[in-house]
Amino acid sequence: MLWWAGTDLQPQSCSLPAGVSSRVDGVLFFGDVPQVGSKSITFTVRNPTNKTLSVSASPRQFVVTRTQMLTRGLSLASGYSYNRTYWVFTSSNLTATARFMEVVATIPYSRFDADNDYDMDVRVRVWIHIWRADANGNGRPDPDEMMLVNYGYNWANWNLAAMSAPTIKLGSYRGIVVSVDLVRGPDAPSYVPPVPVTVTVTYVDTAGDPWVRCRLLLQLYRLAVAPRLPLL
Ligand SMILES: [Ca+2]
Ligand SMILES: [Ca+2]
Ligand SMILES: [Ca+2]
Repeated sequence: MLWWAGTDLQPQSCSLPAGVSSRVDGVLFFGDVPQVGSKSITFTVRNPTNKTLSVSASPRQFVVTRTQMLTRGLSLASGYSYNRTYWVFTSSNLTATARFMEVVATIPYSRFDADNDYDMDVRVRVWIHIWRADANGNGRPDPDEMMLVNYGYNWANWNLAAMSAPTIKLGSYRGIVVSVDLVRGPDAPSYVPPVPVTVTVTYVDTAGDPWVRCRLLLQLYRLAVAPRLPLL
């Protein structure tokens, strides 16, 4: 989860059972810190419990851990409005990433508008789903077995969809499904010969940033803490 500077950071759960780590992480986004320069922000941490809260901060940076290119050809049969292909990422082939994965699907512009008349021939669409389980046992992710995570909504020759915390969200579900559609536009011929579709999957994680030093100045607003409200 990414919060902007100035935000309130609230521990999500104050009633974790003993033995479970009670550490709650939040992320504040600074943008670029200029070389030899500094940036400072103000944010509020609220403690809804009657226990002491310790706060620490450390500099992190986003790091691309892997870029994966997938290609496939998609044609459109006469009378069909779109043609779909998909890739399944399971716990055994998904690159572990704590932060997010980004999926970009592209087709050549020369196929998006082949005759260059600004009237779209075909476009590309991308979806990310979680495949809960193969309920009907056919080895394929069927619509009623999936939950929508995100999709790209450009009417263009490329589209982007991102998914945060893919490893955690996959959990024990069957897979993460990236679906790509070749969609018929108003200027498409009745049969569209195979269009090369390129899908670039970028995995992004965070890592320590050795070039940035972080200093936290705490200002306590209230020493007396009100008793905790009963949980609803
Ligand atoms: Ca055209
Ligand atoms: Ca199925
Ligand atoms: Ca035309």
